[in-house]
Amino acid sequence: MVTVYGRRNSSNCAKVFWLMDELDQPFTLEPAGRGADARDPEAVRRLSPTGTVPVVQMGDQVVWESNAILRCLAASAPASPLWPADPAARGTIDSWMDWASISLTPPLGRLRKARAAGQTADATATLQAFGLLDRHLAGRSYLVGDTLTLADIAIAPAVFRWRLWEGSAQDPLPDVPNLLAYRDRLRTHAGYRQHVEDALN
Ligand SMILES: N[C@@H](CCC(=O)N[C@@H](CS)C(=O)NCC(=O)O)C(=O)O
Repeated sequence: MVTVYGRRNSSNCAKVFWLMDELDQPFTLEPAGRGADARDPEAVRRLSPTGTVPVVQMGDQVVWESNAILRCLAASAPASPLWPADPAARGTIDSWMDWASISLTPPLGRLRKARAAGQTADATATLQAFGLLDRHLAGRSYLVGDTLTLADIAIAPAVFRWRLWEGSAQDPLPDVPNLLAYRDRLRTHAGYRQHVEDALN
């Protein structure tokens, strides 16, 4: 049995919860992280050097970093188009997962924090990343290939948070029709609606 340490309102945990649903994999949730009613508040710090959630325990093995967790869980499950066996297809999916972790999520996170604190913040890096994403999505239904993959699950919380701009007076709303169509496509997946849209709202 897999144990997931995390909280429902965490964007990085949401990816794991959605994937577990897609894989139809049961798991035990140990509430952990900021504001969670943890049975053992030190457990995550003992298990992971970062002390962040999510953390997954599978037998004696512990995996941390949400994207590494996604890959490990998908590889442990029966073959699935979410994480195809072909190394090149996996490489392309990985490219988007790494890009999202390095170039999209950090500037977006800094921007959200600044906005929450009532500070103005430079949105350039975030808008550039969303612009890149919008251009890539032209004529595409999903990030890689024609069906949902780990790349879409990994990027979904950031795409959901695009609404940061909707109704915001701070920045002019950029024209990102492909990104908005993609977000609507993600909405057709029950896991996105439950674990991303509802849980992170
Ligand atoms: N790069 C890490 C980031 C993990 C992270 O920052 N997690 C946040 C929640 S989204 C966290 O642990 N925040 C502190 C807390 O909840 O105690 C990952 O992808 O797993």
